[in-house]
Amino acid sequence: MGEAKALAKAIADARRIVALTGAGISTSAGIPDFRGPNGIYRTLKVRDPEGIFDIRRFMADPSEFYRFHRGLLEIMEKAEPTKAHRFLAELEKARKDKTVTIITQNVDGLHQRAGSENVIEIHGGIAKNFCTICGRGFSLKELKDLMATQDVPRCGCSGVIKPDIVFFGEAVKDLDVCFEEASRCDLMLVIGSSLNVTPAALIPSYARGTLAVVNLGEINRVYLGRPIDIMAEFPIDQFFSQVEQALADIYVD
Ligand code: CNA
Repeated sequence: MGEAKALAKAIADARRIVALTGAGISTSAGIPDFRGPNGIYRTLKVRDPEGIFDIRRFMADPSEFYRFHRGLLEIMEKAEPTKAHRFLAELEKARKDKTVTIITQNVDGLHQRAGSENVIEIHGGIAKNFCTICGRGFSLKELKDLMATQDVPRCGCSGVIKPDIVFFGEAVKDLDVCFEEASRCDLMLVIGSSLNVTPAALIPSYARGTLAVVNLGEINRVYLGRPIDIMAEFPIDQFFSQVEQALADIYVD
């Protein structure tokens, strides 16, 4: 794979690396994407799936969301980090001459479980939860304990608890930091994202250095506004095994 060698060289040459990851990096861990043929919306048989993550609907009646969230948590908690998650974590640890920043659109927490520390969850994550009235925080375990006895988990103050996931109608997190990181990096790596969801899909357009995209399936180039330097249309884990090998060859030399 020429692309694996090209990416390994770009990684070796880079000082600041930013990886923008999406649902595709977690599919081999058993977490389906949302809208694909085996997507969560279909397998969990939800009616009007788009509305599940609508903030106004959640605030009006959170019971439908929580029926969905039970299934989602079960799937996400069983999942283990993939080869690609581990590759990025290793890169951050082993290469002290570089900074590796992960901007993830995923809410599954697999980057952190793989050992990555420098992670921005632009769409939030399942690990943290908070009361929509008093703001008290709840861990995932505390939320699950409440879900065991309540259809809709509530805080002691009676407020509904909401996972710290960005819903449609809410602002994404740390967008200014993401744009800043992208504009300062010399390698931007997009992994497993169709680049359809804005504003996350705009982040690579800020990258001035090398842009590499690792994704099987169509991507939306409309928001990129610049050419892709390395396009790797391969299964993600298989591709990163090749990149790892190519990097090992570079560092041996
Ligand atoms: P997306 O639009 O579903 O794009 C995923 C892309 O990855 C698609 O082009 C797939 O073809 C591709 N892909 C899937 N598996 C592989 C693989 N093994 N190898 C190579 N390519 C693959 O997802 P995005 O992340 O771009 O954006 C959509 C939403 C869905 C984001 O906000 C995510 O937060 C959200 N989401 C998150 C999770 C999660 O946390 N794991 C799961 C499902 C959806």
